[in-house]
Amino acid sequence: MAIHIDPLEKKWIIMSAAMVLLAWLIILYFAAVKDVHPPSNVEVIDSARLHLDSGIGGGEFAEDKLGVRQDPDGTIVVTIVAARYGFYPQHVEVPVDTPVKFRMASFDVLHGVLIPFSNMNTMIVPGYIAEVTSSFTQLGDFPVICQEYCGLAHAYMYGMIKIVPKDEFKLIARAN
Ligand SMILES: [Cu+2]
Repeated sequence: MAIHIDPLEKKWIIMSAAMVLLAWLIILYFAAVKDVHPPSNVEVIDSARLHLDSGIGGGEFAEDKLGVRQDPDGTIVVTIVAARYGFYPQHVEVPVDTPVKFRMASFDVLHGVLIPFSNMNTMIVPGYIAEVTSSFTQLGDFPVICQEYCGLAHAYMYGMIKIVPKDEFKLIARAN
């Protein structure tokens, strides 16, 4: 005895199953091809002491340490503080087709960061360091957007990232 399913009911069953499958395929595509993953770095920091040279983080987020640096192993690291209402430093410059490690911390409330055409899309939770490694394939200027509502001037919170050819990339000398 066959189970009777109304044709209209059947149509909706297929449509809802197709929507679930489509959403699943989109997630799989971005994870496998675009390298977009939920942030997994768990590292705590004292938001109230970001500006100081000591404490958890060892002054990594002190004002004079922010920006682009190169670690002894050659890794390019960008350190950014998100605070109402901006990213500090507001402009950074990194080379194209090179893995760049971003380390970000919030000074106050929950922020987010998104860079179009890249896998950069994460929350910056106060008390934690957000770490994402990105490699940019397109040259030019791209906005760094706060995608987590953080207050009245949230819409004005943005920075800029400039992707330059490898041979044009220069590190600004810094003492650290
Ligand atoms: Cu914000």
